[in-house]
Amino acid sequence: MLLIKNIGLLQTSVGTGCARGIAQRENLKLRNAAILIERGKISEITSDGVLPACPRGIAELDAKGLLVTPGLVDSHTHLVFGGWRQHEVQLKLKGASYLEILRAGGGILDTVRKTRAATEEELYNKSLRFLDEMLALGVTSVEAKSGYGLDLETELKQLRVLKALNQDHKVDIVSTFMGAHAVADEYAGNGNAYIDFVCETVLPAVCEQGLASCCDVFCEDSVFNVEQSRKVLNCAKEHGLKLKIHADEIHAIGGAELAGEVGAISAEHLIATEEAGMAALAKAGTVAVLLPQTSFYLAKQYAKAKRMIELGIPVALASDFNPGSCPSLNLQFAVNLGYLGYGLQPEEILTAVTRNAAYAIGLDKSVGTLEKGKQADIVIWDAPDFEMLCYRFGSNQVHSVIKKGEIVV
Ligand code: IZC
Ligand code: ZN
Repeated sequence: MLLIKNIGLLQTSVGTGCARGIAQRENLKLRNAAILIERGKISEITSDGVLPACPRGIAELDAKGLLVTPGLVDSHTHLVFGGWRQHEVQLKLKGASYLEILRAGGGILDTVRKTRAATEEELYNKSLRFLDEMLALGVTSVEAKSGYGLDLETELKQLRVLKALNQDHKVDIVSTFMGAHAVADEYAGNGNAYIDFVCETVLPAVCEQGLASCCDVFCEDSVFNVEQSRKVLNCAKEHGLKLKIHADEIHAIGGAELAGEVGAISAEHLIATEEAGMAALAKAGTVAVLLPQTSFYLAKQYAKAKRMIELGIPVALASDFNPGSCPSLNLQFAVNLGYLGYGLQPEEILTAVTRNAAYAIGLDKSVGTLEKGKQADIVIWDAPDFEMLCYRFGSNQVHSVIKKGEIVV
């Protein structure tokens, strides 16, 4: 048992499932609150200086009058990869675009070569340190994608690393199979044959071994077209996976519409999405997982987050941590950009990095809000309110982190 007392402000979205429209900015705000935790779950929340009834002598944590929120959920990362791509920045500064670098055999394909060359142990150790860093930054659950193998062996290797990390590390990990991240070198110029290989060989093996609960595809100009992406997603649906799609990151080629058509749980990026794509997402109830750090790092425009909320699309914000377009795993910076780049309200942003993010990765029944019965994943912030988190940037504003009722930071 643990009693967290002297919480200056407890702020959380309330409910399971996602919040959309004006509900995205409805946050419960309790002053002078306390949380009682039993067996890793929240058993009671009180406010106005009232303390929960609990046995004397149980462990207590003094929140010192600070802000308390649910642990953050990072719903889009490419956590496991070999090497880095620091040399690409010079290319970009000289004018090369993300897709030009990829078409020249660099970008994702560069990381694929390095990930194939890395041992399982090297990938495990590297990713373990990332998870430590994330936890210290207030992130208690993470989604992570494969997609740097593009062959059977390495896709499985990445996913096995994620499975081991999920068992060994405090942070909970949801694994996504993303074999359709780029066309493997072996299939250069023959995207359709590569998609057949993904559908007929890799995806069935991943599912047989129970290594992923979601499937994602990079639907983008000169990567996979709508037809190829549809094929992968329909195949994944038959295998019972939740569907995700990298849509409209650079060009709006119909990825958002496809997300609606196949009933994807989330569509991610959506930087270039226009009204028709947004209408499809709103109709299907697909979560828009927006990645503002990528807009920042690619020096692109910001997704139309306010318009999406206005249309009733549930919005989540995630880091997109990867070695190319976003070499940062700091979800706190996504919060800053959600405020300044998207112009969202602090309450909308909190929902976006907790409840809606949890829903986008299928964890909403257990995490993403502070409520009786939910897992005790909690952050105490070195801040009086969430507006402060949106406003200050560059420093880690975490005071402490509680994961499944245990003080871990
Ligand atoms: O490694 O470039 N957009 N995939 C799609 C990425 C970015 C990750 C990468
Ligand atoms: Zn991504």
